[in-house]
Amino acid sequence: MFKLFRRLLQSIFCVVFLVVVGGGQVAPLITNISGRHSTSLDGPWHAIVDPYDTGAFDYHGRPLTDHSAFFKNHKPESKSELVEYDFDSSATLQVPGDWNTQRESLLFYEGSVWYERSFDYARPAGRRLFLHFDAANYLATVYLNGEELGRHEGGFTPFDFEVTDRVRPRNNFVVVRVDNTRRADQVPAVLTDWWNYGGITRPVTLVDVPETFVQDYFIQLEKGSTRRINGWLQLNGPQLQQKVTIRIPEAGLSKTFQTNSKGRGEFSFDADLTLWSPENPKLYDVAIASESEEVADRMGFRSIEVRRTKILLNGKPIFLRGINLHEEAPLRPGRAWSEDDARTLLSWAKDLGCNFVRLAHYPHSEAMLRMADQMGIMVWGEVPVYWVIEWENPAALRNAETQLSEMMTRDHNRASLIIYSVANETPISGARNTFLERLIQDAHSSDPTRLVSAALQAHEGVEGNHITMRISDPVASDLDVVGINEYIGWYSHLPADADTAEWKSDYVKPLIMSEFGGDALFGYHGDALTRWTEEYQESFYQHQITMLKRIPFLSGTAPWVLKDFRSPRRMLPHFEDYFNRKGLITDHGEKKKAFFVLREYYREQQAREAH
Ligand code: GCB
Repeated sequence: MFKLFRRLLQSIFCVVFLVVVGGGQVAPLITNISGRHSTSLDGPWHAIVDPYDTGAFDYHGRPLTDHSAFFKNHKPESKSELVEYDFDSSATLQVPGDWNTQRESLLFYEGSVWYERSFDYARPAGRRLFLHFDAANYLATVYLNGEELGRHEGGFTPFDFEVTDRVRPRNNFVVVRVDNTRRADQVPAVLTDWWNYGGITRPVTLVDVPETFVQDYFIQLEKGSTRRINGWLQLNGPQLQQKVTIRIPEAGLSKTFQTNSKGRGEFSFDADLTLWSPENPKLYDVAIASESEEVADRMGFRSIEVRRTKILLNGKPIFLRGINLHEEAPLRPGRAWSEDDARTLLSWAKDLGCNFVRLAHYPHSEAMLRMADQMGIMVWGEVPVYWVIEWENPAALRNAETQLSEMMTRDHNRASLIIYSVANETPISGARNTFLERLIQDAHSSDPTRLVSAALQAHEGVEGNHITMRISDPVASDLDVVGINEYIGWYSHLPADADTAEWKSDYVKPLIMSEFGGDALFGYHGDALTRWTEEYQESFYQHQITMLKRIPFLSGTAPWVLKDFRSPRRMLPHFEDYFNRKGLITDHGEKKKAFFVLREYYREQQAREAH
């Protein structure tokens, strides 16, 4: 009896706690925001930098719920009332944008910043409204008109909240607390070799949809086919059983089907399409029309498969001439996010001779994927399961799975995206293997049309007078393509030692050398054995290429990295100054000598493929 009473009290406490503290949920993710009716909330937002989380907790660490909580955006009601914060007179930060490069004092800042902006919105009757964030790094807690909508964890994927019944015609205010504190139980955890840019780093929009709307859809060529489309669609709202039509006017296609009582419809039909490829990145206008809504998209169609050690695009073997990219703006400091940023970065990759980019080490913006679609560049998309994660923590696994699913939901109609990567350089252990296997399984089951990979490491040894590299990571047995990062000649040995390195794999699978590289300070010259010179980096690439040409199961390369990028781990004065200098191009756009070595190799590869 007493036990029962205690349990009852506990449940009451839980409910009260949830009501008081909030704990709202993000809504199911809406795909293709640019194809909807939407209003941008980008621009200057008021911002309060709050290193001690004063806006969230009182002096004894208890969550604030009264007027002193910053999300209340409270104004003193009398001349005597004490209110120790004020958004209106606080300086602004641009959204989208990281805070680190908007104010000198915030360059190294890690902690909370409160953002606020107001807006008016006349919602037409019968429409639903969602507040959509393309990304905020890392933990975002979102409030509207003084009430919590919910929170989202993960710095690089989109999320939204339904605000239909909460928005009023005038004087709404959104408050977002963004906290980029690094913590061991997060994904990524505490160690990364990139800048922890904080803030609302990508666009924010109000998305206006009908009561029943097309939440998501997946329209792809069936695995192994270049002539048959397969897919599904998901409605959200009260009228789940509807007639839905997929139209591709240029190809003379119009297919109608019915959704079931859960709002899901599946379809499959023949389609005679010009296939998407780097040589001809053909995109079609696709209309997805339910009885209540029409969503417009631009999509390419291609197949991607693996046969033994080869990667096949549209049924033909292809070598991935790639480069790694961080999401840093090309010619100004800070995070990249815009279409122009994407165009410049991908043009540099094209200039290098690439047909492929590895978007390291987290999902880049949707603008990047759409630009890759347009420019004909294949993409490796990755989740930030980087170095060390709490492998045994179920919450960390759930977090990684959610980030993977959010990336896939956003990008699963992009032709350019051919590979999902679930991890980078993670140390082998039973718990880590189980964690990664789960992610690999998730990726395969929710999208059987794409390839799944991970950037692993080979076992390095020495036999006689040469280096041996053996690919034996047990996780590779579940992957379609094996990615290997190696730094022979930079972190171990000297560049020339790569010439005779012997590669062996325990798996009959394609290999992508997903990283190799060395640092060079642009304009610093010397002989090829002097660290930090352009000549060292140039010679490093020459020897790597000698080695790569001898690996029979190699199907692609993505050296590290296109552009010098900021990293707090790189402190050496003069040469690094908080930059990783493995770029082939500087942060100002200058090309280093090694750029031309790689370009030559890629030109040869391309010529070989053309014959
Ligand atoms: C790696 C990591 C990458 C680093 C790079 C380096 O293996 O995957 O994130 O930035 O090496 O420069 O050491």
